[in-house]
Amino acid sequence: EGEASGDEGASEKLVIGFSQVGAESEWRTANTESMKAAITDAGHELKFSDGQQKQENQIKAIRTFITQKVDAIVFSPVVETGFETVLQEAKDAGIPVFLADRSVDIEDDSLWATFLGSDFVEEGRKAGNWLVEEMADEEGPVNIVELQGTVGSAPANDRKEGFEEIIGDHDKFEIIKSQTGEFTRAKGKEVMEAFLKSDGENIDVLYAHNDDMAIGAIQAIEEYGLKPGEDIIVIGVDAVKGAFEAMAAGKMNVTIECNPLFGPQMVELIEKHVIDGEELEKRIAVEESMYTMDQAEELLPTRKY
Ligand code: GYE
Repeated sequence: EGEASGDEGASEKLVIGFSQVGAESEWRTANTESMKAAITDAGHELKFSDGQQKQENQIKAIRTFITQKVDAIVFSPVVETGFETVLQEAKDAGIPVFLADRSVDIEDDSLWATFLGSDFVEEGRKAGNWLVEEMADEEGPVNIVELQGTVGSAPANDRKEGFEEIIGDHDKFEIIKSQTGEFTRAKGKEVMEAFLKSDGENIDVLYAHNDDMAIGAIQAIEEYGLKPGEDIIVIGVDAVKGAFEAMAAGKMNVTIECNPLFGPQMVELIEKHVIDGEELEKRIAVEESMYTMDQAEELLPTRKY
């Protein structure tokens, strides 16, 4: 009996393949670290693949994981469409897929065991509601420029949708420019420079789909000779440390939290499903909040990502 339970212990070591989006932002780095630590701390083996924000890299990685007969695949899809075939291949091979952070736009939800991630539409609504309140006494027009995330990604699509849903109820708001900054600082800066060149003093608000793009844009605003946080209201998403630093310096106004530290929660779900054979809910949400400039200095030392 003692031996049998020893065997049981040994069989609980899983091989887990993780197809990550890339390394485009502070959020992503924190998420990768959280997942890697949680998997290896639990005694499982990790096979990691960085997709470099390219769909074809991710499809290749998943096919490799299938060939290697891993016990589970964790998958953060860079875009929402085009993964149906490869997910079907994983299902046919009997390997459960755990969608992490981003979901897919596929009808057949038997292609994944669960999706653990944030509600990006709700994050967009929070950004919109904050702005409506902040501008309550303004007559308008309020001119907004938008830095979108990676084209076709769930957080770009959903953060746009949620924000537009809220500001759409008020005539004074207008999105005068909207373009992708690919969720990176460098691209966020570059696109903001172009916005400033064409619309300069007319821009009242920047809504960036993540903090990294907002931080890049803040640099562009300063170089243009305007004060970010004052002349142009700056809204970001993620609540990474860099955003708290920018807020503490008075250069950024608000960030909507998107928590990347769900590694331990994900490992628990994988073990429940793969080892204990439990069915999981198809959608599990990560809890999050929102933080403003006046809270930044106090909260900065407590931030874990
Ligand atoms: O907001 C952004 C990252 O999918 C929630 O991807 C994630 C987003 C995050 O590049 O910074």
